Amino acid sequence: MAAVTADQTTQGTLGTQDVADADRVAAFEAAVAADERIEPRDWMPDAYRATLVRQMAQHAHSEIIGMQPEANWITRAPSLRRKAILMAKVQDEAGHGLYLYSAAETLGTSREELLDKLHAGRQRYSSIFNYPTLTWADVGAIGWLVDGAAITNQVPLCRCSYGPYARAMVRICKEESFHQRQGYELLLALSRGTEAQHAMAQDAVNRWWWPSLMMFGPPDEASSHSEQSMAWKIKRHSNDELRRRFVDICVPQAEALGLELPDPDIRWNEELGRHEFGAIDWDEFQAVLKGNGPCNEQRISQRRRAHEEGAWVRDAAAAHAAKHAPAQSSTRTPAQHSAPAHHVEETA
Ligand code: BYC
Repeated sequence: MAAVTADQTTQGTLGTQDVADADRVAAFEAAVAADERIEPRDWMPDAYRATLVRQMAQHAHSEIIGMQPEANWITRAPSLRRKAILMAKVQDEAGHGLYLYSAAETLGTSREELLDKLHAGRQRYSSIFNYPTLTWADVGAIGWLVDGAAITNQVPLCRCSYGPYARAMVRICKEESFHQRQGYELLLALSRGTEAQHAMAQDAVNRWWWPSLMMFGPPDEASSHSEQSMAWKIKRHSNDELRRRFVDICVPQAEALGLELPDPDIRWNEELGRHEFGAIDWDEFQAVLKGNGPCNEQRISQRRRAHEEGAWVRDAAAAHAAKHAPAQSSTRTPAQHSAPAHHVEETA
């Protein structure tokens, strides 16, 4: 952000509007420095707003696209108990999408606009969801590793400087903890089961480990947004810092599971007080981001289809809301005006 200096204001080189802007910038920066929350009606720099919309939209899209790989196994869950757990989890992901789209609406973007951008390939969703779920053990590996990585990344977001995002993350993180535990428990059952079940669990971990590490984003030196996002306290830690934290958490858990992490270079470094690990294939990450992962096309075409097939539900909900809406007062925000039309989200 281009700061307006005190010198400029005292030397009279700025007009009244510029002085008002300088005051607003100063108030914003002071609030961020004091760890106060920025709320929707507060003034904020355009770039701060744009960064939040970008990250929150990407996050929301990841939640609803993330329903697809796991929903793939609902009909084939091996027991009623496993099916009930998986259905609840997939439904939770839809709910997370709703919290996040609603939080993004407080920044002046509608859910339709964000979904249109997703469907047109103009906004991203997490790289992780472009990998296939080949066996039942993948449901366990996603819970343990993907939700585990998500928690590691998202707990610090509960302290994000933007109030609505931070508050949405509190509830999401509670639900993600349940997701992570069900995945761990599922993998433990397989690992302690027959030889074939153990092998299936190991194979799933082998396939999901490296993509899970990529979820944290590019290495710090290649992360274009981290420095500014950390200065604004949207992000509290760098991508590499969180990735290292995740590896430290997973190593003893893998041991307890009786499964191996597919990285011969993992070792404890006494001096650094953390684990070292092998090189990540960043070419693969870039290929997935460019749309060339194993499932990119399938994921986005399924999402577009679900959106089209859900049009009648949105229309019906909007008609119902209009019929029962009280006379609208002029003090409501544009986001509140459009809210009833979006209360129903289609499935993935
Ligand atoms: N995948 O400057 P950087 C879940 C992009 S859902 C795709 O480091 P930033 C779950 C990045 O957007 C989990 N793209 O970016 C759901 C940027 O591109 P643009 C989702 C990625 O934003 C269902 C460029 O690379 N979690 O848990 O500072 C079932 C440079 O990156 C990825 C969130 O969204 C990636 N992995 O940091 C189960 C958490 N990484 O926009 C589980 C919120 C980076 O310049 N988001 N890119 O074209 C964040 O914390 C941050 O956005 C990130 C990236 C750490 C992901």
